[in-house]
Amino acid sequence: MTIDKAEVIVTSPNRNFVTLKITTSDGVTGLGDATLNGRELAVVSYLRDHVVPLLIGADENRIEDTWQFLYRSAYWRRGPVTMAAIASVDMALWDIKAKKAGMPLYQLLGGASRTGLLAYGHASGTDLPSLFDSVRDHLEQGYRAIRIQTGVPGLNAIYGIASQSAAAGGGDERYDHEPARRGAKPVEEDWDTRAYLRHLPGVFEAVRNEFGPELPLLHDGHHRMTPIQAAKLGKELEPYDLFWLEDCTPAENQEALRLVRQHTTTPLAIGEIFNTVWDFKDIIREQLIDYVRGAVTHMGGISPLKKTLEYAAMYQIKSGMHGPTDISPVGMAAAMHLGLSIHNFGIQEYMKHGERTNQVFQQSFTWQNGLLHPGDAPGLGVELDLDEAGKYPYEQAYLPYNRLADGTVHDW
Ligand code: EZ4
Ligand code: CO
Repeated sequence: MTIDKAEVIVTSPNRNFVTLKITTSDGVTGLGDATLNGRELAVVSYLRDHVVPLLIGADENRIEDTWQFLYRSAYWRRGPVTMAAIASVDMALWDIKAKKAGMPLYQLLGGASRTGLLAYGHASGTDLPSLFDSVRDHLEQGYRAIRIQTGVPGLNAIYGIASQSAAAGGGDERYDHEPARRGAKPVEEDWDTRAYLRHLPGVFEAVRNEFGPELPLLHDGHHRMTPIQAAKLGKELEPYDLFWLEDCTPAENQEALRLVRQHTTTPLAIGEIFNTVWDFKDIIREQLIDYVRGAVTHMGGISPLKKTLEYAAMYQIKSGMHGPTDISPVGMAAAMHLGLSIHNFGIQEYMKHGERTNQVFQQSFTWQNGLLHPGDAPGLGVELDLDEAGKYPYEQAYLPYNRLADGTVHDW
């Protein structure tokens, strides 16, 4: 059989998503997530103009060969746009193969290595009482691990959290738990790393005192520190036993992690903006990280992320796949099948999609007792309702960015 049709679907139920839908000559369909937050239409063009024409008539069974062909024949390798596009093809072909086998994808990937996936949610607050409320709310929702983000005295914004009400997209309507906001220009936020560093250890002390020693706590530094600042923070957070400190320094300079590592035993996670195994090669081999944050959607698909995680397993480094709401339900399903099957699963980020998103994407996953499971429907277990998707046209949206008090643009 061959690939008959490949359609790129853009929809914005609670936020923008780009989905590739492949149909084979015997009528089987597969879905892939190609969503690149804030740069969605670049991937749409890459797929429509340069990938779809190459897929028509190809053998849908040849997943690895198709991946290698798309990666190598372009000459221009890597990069977020290219790799999100290739990822969607890889996911859709795995979806088709598993549907044809009549199995949930995790069975084809080796079967379940555990009963479910420990997932963490995002608690945040401008001050301690509101942060505690947010933690309690997440515990009530069943989360057994929680990321802690906090306001900093003197700063207006809390970075990297659910968009703040009206700025999110108008009125009370949910624009998903996500820092990106609808509008023609990115929102500007303020930042002061020294104020943040003074404030954060006390927040973790308070959270530990309130919620006890057992609850796994995580924190995302969102690339905002210099290496020496990150080393200092990691050291100061040691008494509060973090599950991980994420993106403590900007992702481009991987050697920075060597310096951080020399000073602290706080576990480190990085890689949500990485796109290939090459981005992880040295920091895995040198054991500079503890968790691989790569997402199926941004690492070029299930095939390359599985290889990266198998390499990481040699060093007892585990998965911590990126799972914000800008990973679509298709990308989340791919992450769950992969996470369930590999041995070195660590934790899965899980932010929950909005109601309209869940109507557009019909999903088979379950969330019980703090654990995710992809379900047992054949394939990825996600179907796209085209009529529902058609109700929500693309709306321009950008991640916010930040400036220091003197007007300098800082790392986001
Ligand atoms: O800001 O996914 O750990 N999670 C994160 C995310 C990112 C967004 C960027 O698209 O850092 O919330
Ligand atoms: Co992050």
